[in-house]
Amino acid sequence: MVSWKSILAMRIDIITCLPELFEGPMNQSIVKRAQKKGLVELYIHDLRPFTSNKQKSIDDYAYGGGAGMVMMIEPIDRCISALKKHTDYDEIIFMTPDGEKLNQSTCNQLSLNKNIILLCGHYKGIDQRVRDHLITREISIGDYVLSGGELAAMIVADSLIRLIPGVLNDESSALTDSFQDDLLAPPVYTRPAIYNGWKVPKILLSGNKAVINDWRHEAAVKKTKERRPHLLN
Ligand code: 6GU
Repeated sequence: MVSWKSILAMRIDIITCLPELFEGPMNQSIVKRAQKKGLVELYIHDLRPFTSNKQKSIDDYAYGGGAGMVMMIEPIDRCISALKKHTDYDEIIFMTPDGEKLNQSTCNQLSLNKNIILLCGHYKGIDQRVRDHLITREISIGDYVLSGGELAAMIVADSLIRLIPGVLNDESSALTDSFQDDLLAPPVYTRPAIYNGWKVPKILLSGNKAVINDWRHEAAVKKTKERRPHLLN
């Protein structure tokens, strides 16, 4: 019998030369719970054991000169080939600031995949032949430069994992996220109703679901108009 978990579960393989960076963030809270529940299989692969040279180096000088080392194709190819032996990947994604910019719609689309690889770049760059021949997609998390692709890969992994059905306690809660309906999320409040003289909007205390939903929708539209007007077009 095929279990619903094996249908819903997603496998994410991350290739990095800094595996230790993932230990904290990927072992807490929602991501940890998703792994425990068997809804996501997350594997972090250290690139270094895939080198074949004596120095165990994964980078080398750039052809044509210039500052900065370039990540070599061989260890990356060997690592990806080893993974491909036992898994069919839907996407092999290179994390790079010049990739397509991540947004919620890309996250939703990627979350439908069964198996993906996230390759973290480092140093000044990566041999272009990796990008030309081994990679299926390139993703950036925004127009600024990070020291490496690791933080970006964690952001992608986190954003996908919370979309897997069953990961969040309340099934509707990923659907009410900011951006899911092209609106930012409305403000939320919890007890006490008055703190320091600062009051929770009265409508939220009314118990009238329809009126509360209208208020939330209006607040979401207002916030989106102010902060992300382009989402409303
Ligand atoms: Cl994916 N990598 C790096 N190194 N910097 C970035 C990025 C990725 N996205 C935005 N800046």
